[in-house]
Amino acid sequence: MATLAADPFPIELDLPALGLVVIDMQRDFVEAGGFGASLGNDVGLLRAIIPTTARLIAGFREAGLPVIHTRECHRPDLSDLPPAKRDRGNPALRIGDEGPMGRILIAGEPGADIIPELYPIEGETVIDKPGKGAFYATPFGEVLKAKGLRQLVFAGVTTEVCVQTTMREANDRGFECILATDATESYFPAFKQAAIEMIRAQGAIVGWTATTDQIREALGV
Ligand code: C5J
Repeated sequence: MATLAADPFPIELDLPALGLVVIDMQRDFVEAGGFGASLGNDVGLLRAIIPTTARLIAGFREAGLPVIHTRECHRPDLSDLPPAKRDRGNPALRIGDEGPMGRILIAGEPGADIIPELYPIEGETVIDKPGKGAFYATPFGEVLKAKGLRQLVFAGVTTEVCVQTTMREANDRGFECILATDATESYFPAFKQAAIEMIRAQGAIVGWTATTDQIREALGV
């Protein structure tokens, strides 16, 4: 056991049951010419967390604890993309359309892949998910069970969309969840701050928050 100096209060970490989930650090969200940029967002905000997220991932690897990556993407035939999702955003560049990095958010296309700076290493699980949450229509829940995980640290983008959705889903399924506040980002700083506050409010109603340094210290790295 190790104590993590988290907010709103410290949490005891059961290290053999702890894993890191890195949500959607994909070129389509973080690089110019991708889906996020096509919606008018400033990807520079998201790029700023790359070094911190890399330190967090390195800490888990060094501690010998699992790192799981997710990618929001769809099948090339779009059979897992409901109109309710496709018909949003920028009508000139929808999910599945051809963009500068291949078809937007389509599995196997360059834009849907994880950015090189945070690329998974051999043995790390990558979950492709058609929804905002990582449990919907994926083997994510079975993977966590098979790895014996009970506590999850979350990083990635965007804080209030796919990160928060997956945290809430995990919390409902009995996992203790910790958000790494400096390894997650939103295109909207106010949304990130609001998500952090709503997650840890009311006695950690969804989970805890901590910085990468605090997490690395608890890992002993
Ligand atoms: C969004 C995500 N924001 N990964 N996806 O559409 O948060």
